[in-house]
Amino acid sequence: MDSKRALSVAVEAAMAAGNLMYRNWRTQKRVNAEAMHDIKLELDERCQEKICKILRSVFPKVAVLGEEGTVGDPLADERWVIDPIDGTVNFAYQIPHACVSIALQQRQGNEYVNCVGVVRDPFCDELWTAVRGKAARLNGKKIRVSQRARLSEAVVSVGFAKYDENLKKMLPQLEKLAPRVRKIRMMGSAALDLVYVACGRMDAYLESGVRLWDIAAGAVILESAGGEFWHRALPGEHTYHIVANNGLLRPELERVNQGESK
Ligand code: LIP
Repeated sequence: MDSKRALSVAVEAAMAAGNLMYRNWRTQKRVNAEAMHDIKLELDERCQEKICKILRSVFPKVAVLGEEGTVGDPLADERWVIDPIDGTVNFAYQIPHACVSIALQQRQGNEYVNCVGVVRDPFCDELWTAVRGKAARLNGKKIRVSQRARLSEAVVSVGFAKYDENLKKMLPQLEKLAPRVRKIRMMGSAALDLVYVACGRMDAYLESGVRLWDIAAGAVILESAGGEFWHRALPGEHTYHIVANNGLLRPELERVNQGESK
């Protein structure tokens, strides 16, 4: 698939879904399902439908693997990976920190490579884009990760995914990390955490139990901005442990997590 065309249609789809989110920012949202640490909105589905319609109008045969369902063969050589609203709980509570995340993946052997990434935050009117091998951009301007090489200077985001076992896994890490960094942030959107590291607003982002559609677009944007997207698959479909950073901080993050004092 031509990356330039793929980027263009993904931007069109992200802008359209972002506009739908923004128009519904302060409305009462219809809840389809809720759990202790999660909410599913009717708008999640409507945004995904809007995105799929635009993507498949240009690439009718490319599969879509989305948080709200799959279209076509998700194991095909090429697939879109989409989170129509990343930060759904924020959005449900009218907290303006949520986004649309759209990635194009291409199969290489048994692995999938993130080739194109688009993240749209309609509340801040920000659009992050990247094509693998080219510069990452924010509203068209090139972006780079920070050069902060010490945790004591770093702003680090920690995500608590939807299930209690992830809380149990991440709380001890949070307790070790918090005294050693400038600030901890817990923002509620994996995709925005990744692109904030990509543009130097943050220096690292850690989460265990995050899903592929939350991170695929942000991953290629972060790597294209010079960052490191360290990740390990966990049991469970499309589930990962990630240590995303500016390319300088993972050794110290790992030492802290292993309890080694600096
Ligand atoms: C969210 C992620 C976030 C995670 C939440 C949730 P959603 O995705 O972006 O990092 O901590 O549990 O999974 O559900 O809002 O698309």
